[in-house]
Amino acid sequence: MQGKIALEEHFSTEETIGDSQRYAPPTHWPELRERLLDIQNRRVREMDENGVELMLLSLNSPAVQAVPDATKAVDLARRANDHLAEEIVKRPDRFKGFAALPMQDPEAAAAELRRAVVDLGFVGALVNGFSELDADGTVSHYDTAEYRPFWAEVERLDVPFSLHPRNPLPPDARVYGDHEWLIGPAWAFGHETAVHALRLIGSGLFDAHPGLRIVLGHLGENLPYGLWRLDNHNAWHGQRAPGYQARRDVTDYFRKNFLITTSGNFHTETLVAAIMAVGAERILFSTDWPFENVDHAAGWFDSAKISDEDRRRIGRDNAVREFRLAA
Ligand code: GRE
Ligand code: ZN
Repeated sequence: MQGKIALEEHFSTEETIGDSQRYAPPTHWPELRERLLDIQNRRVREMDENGVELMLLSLNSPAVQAVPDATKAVDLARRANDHLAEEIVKRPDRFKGFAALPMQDPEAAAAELRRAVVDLGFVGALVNGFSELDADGTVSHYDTAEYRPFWAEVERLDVPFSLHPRNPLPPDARVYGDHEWLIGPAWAFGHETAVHALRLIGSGLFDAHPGLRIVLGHLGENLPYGLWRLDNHNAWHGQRAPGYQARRDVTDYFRKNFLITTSGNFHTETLVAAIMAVGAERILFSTDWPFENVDHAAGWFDSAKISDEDRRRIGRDNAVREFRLAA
């Protein structure tokens, strides 16, 4: 399919490149490093060769979220967003931007999002999970009361907010024991992100701000497969489980306030399950370049056994609608 739009597509600056080194063996790090730092060369060739017209770019992980000093986080986000804006103006027909945000300071995060959308023309935000607040391991998740004004601003600006994975901090990774292979994209990324998304839902955030749209990658971080069980147990004994503060079922919010992408999960049976769970109009094509290959994503998607109507929606039309792109 030509004209695909992809929206979990990462780049790095020299300042944040080190955060991705652990995800490649030394033999492959030079390649991953070059892929992340490049925007105008190989990336565009990969897009041309695989029918990707537009990439919505975002900073690597965890980057800003791993900077405990809020002032430094604010500065880093601004520099990264300015760098991205300068790259986008070179090829506005091929790239758009997601803002990196200093969520350590909710007010500053709202201001940076406003700047990114209004002044830089970005089309959304991408945040890498929880934010570190202190070198002692204090972190913040965005379901708590101090983030409500931030979410009000996201709703006002009417742009999607992508909740992207990061790894748990060491105290929270003890559950993995010696099984380091589970830390990272194989499992821990999805677990972290799914729990955070459920916290947003359970907090009642989407009752207060029904216009919010949260993007999850990797075909929904396993959540489409778990919706029935979540709601079944949340209605056990005829009552909501303790701590659930939202008015409606998890499934209702997941279908209305969430969008999911195909990033890094190129498997047709899983895609079909996701279509059954949330509908093809809530699913968007993405690759997860440069951690995945564009040709793997596109080769799979272009020939996946789904209808051509759904391919068109997932490959392009849903992104045009949700990000208000010129068709
Ligand atoms: C990502 O950000 O999507 C990512 C990483 C590291 C490894 C795999 C991956 O940051 O998908
Ligand atoms: Zn990613």
